Amino acid sequence: MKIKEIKVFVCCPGRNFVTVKIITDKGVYGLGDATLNGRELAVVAYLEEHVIPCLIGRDPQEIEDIWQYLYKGAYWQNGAVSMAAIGAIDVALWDIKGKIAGLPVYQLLGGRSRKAVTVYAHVNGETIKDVLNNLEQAINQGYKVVRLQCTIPGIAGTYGTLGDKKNYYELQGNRPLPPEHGWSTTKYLNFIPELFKKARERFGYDIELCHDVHSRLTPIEAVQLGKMLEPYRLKFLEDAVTYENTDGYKVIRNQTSIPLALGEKFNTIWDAKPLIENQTIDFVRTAVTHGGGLTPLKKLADFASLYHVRMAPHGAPDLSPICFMAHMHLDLWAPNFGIQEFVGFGTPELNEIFSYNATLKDGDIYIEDTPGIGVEFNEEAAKKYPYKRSYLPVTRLEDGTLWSW
Ligand code: CS2
Ligand code: MG
Repeated sequence: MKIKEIKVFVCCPGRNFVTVKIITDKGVYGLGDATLNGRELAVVAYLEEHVIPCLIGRDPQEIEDIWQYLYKGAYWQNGAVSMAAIGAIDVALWDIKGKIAGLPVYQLLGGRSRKAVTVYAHVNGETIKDVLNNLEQAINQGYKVVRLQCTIPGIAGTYGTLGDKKNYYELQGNRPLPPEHGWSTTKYLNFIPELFKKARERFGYDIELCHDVHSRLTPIEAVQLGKMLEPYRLKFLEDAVTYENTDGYKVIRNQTSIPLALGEKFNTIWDAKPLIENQTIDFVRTAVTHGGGLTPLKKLADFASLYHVRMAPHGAPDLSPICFMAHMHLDLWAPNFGIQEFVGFGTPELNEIFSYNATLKDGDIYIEDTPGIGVEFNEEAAKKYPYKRSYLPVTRLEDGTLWSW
């Protein structure tokens, strides 16, 4: 069997998605997600100009060699753009191998380690009262783990909140230039502990809670936050400081017992290695799309398991259903699976383009034993939603200092 053609699709059903389709000379095809929010077309160019010409005519079953060839062979290893491209190719090849074998990909990874994938839901709001009412709904829907984010009084566009938008697609889909959001660490540290105090007072400790700092703090500020949140026993505190500052996580670890999650911006196992070896990470948040595919994520999971570090793959709305389903297979297999981020099954427009079988029950997701990854892509429907340039926001302190990490 040979790779005959590789197509790249960009569509924008509310927000942009980049999809790779590898077609073999036997008609078997595989799908991969190459979406890199705000830099989508750079990945398309990397694929079309540099990766695809190297793969036509190759045996799609040589997944490991093709991964090594694209990663090491590029000479310029790593980087968000190249790893999103390689990630999509890799997942599409696992999709093909599963279809050839007539097996769902988790069987190829080593089989099930659990019957379903436990997910954490997003709950946010403009006030603590809002958030707690939304949390009640999530608990009634059966979620066992929930991420809480709330608009900080005086900080417009606080990360993780919707403001006046009805959903993430409306929020993220229409940003012709990067919106500029404000930030005040003082206002944030004065407010967030109160949110979790109120949540525990009203709902107790059976519901597991987590929070995403989105890399907005310095190490000592993260220590202050961690100490104030310790009584509320979070499942994890995410991206307390930027992932690049691995020593910063030692500062947090040495002074607080709060579990730490990070890694959505990791591109390779090398980004995770020092944090795992230093035991300064408890949950690895890397997604197959941004981490280079299932091939490296499997290695990362195996390495992390030596240190009792668990996997908690990124599942934000800017990762396509192909990435979501690839995670279902990784999560069903990984002996050190922790929790999967889940933001819902998307909009009617999204589901017109991407179709897959997954059901949510009591905070767990079940998938069917479809050969491969288990996603179909409707090329005709995708044509109805052309690409629209859109950016992630940048953050500035009140004195104008650029503060995004
Ligand atoms: C976030 C993401 O879900 C998360 O944990 O950090 O929403 C992140 O902001 C986006 O994926 C960035 O594109
Ligand atoms: Mg995050």
